[in-house]
Amino acid sequence: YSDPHCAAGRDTIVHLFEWKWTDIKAECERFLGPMGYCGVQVSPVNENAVVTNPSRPWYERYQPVSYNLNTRSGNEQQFRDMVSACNKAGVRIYVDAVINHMTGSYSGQGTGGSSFDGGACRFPGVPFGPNDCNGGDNCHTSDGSIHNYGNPEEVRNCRLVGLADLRLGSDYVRDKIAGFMNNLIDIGVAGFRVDAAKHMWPGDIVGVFSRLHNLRSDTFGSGKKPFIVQEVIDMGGEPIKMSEYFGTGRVTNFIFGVKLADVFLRHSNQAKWLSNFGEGWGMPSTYDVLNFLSNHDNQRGHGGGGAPITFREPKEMKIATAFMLAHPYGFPRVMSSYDWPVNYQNGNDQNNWMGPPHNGDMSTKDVRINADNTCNDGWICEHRWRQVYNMVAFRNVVAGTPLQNWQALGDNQIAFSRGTKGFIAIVGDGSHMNSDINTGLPSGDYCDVISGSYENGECTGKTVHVDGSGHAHFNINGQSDDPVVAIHIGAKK
Ligand code: LM2
Ligand code: CA
Repeated sequence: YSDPHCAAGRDTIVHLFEWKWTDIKAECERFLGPMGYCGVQVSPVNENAVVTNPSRPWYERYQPVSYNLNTRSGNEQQFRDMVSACNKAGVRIYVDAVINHMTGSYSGQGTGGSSFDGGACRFPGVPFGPNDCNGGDNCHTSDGSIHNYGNPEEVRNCRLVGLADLRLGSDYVRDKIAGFMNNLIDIGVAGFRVDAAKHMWPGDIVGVFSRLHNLRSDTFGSGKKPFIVQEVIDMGGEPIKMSEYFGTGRVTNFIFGVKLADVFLRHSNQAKWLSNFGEGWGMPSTYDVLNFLSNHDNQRGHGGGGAPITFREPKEMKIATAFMLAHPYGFPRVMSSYDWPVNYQNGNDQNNWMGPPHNGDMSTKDVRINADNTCNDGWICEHRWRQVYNMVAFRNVVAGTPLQNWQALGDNQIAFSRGTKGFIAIVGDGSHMNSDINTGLPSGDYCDVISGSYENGECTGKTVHVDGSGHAHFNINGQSDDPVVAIHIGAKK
């Protein structure tokens, strides 16, 4: 389950949070395919509760009503078109699968017109009924919800923020969930992000996955299992551990982004200590993790996954992204966000519920692309920032090479190579790097892919000359917007 099934030479995925299927299809063809992205994590695809108070929050998509493919991102036909177009462009689709629970404890209508009563566990669109949710027999809290994360039984059998908790021990429930996932597999997705995995027993996840089909052999070859990333927020302080889930795929490594925020944002740690980042910092093995700087929850203070670096700190976000993508540890995901008007009161953002850019009828807005490659209408499109997509290409070029030539020139001045194929130098504080450094690369003139790109045999940004001994001079002002230089053999004059 840990192989993302990227097309050859690709190694980074992007979360196009709340994008519509028609826009993702276009993005695969016009940008993600050509720029070398491996795939897209898409927002939940199945029918969810229409939440009107507050008005159409992003989080309504984490309240399933049925397994019909009908959401604000689009309908089933649009989803199918997107999957086949993206696969054709060499870009994989991974679905955010919400299978631990259904809606909150109220009744209403879903985005596909199905009715529901979450309090009574009635979801006729599936159908699920009262026997299909956990209850008094195995959840023992007074109100049926989770309060104590120190008690694994409670975390897995009770209601997460009041959401109707599916009885995953039951064959009927497992069949329904597997049927939903198999429909997506047969359409051509490459895998899943499994929402709220911490709230499901590892044995129940095995029970569901044992029912899954192999991926489509016409796209992926025969005998391939879906890629799985299980969302387990494990910052170290709770009895439920990431390691319980390694048997059924990768886990979300929240520690990764929070530790890099300590270094590059809060400066409570120093970049020189990153020399053994990854397993050396007590994180799981490189094959067990999905790494990211922020996700849709912790970028807005939801989910308890720590305080990360986001697009609101663009300089630090570009530095940390360059480090993540240059570093060999794990499998990386880039976040692609939309803006909303933050409004902090007593340290809490009153607007952290706000959904994606929308039209007057609350339908999600199209993503329109400007001439300079950026996006309109509040779509941030971090994955389209040059410093980000050029490092996606860097990672593809250096794939398979080890981290070598680690050098710390100061507490927060670091540099390393990836074998003899790529090299990066980073100033993580306000200091000034002015040094000759061994890059480990063959001699020649390389384009810095942070300040510019390699286009028609020329560098649009800085050129770095590597001499016969592999050394080059680096003059990087930590106070500048982009205090990083990155070069690789795919962008050599
Ligand atoms: C996740 N991972 O485990 C998602 O990444 C996260 O975004 C989801 O929570 C969560 N699990 C459940 O799928 C979000 C959001 C919550 C929101 C839920 C359900 O962070 O705030 O809860 O989705 O939409 C909301 C209200 C909450 C209410 C609940 C049920 O904020 O106050 O609880 O709906 O009505 C009474
Ligand atoms: Ca559960």
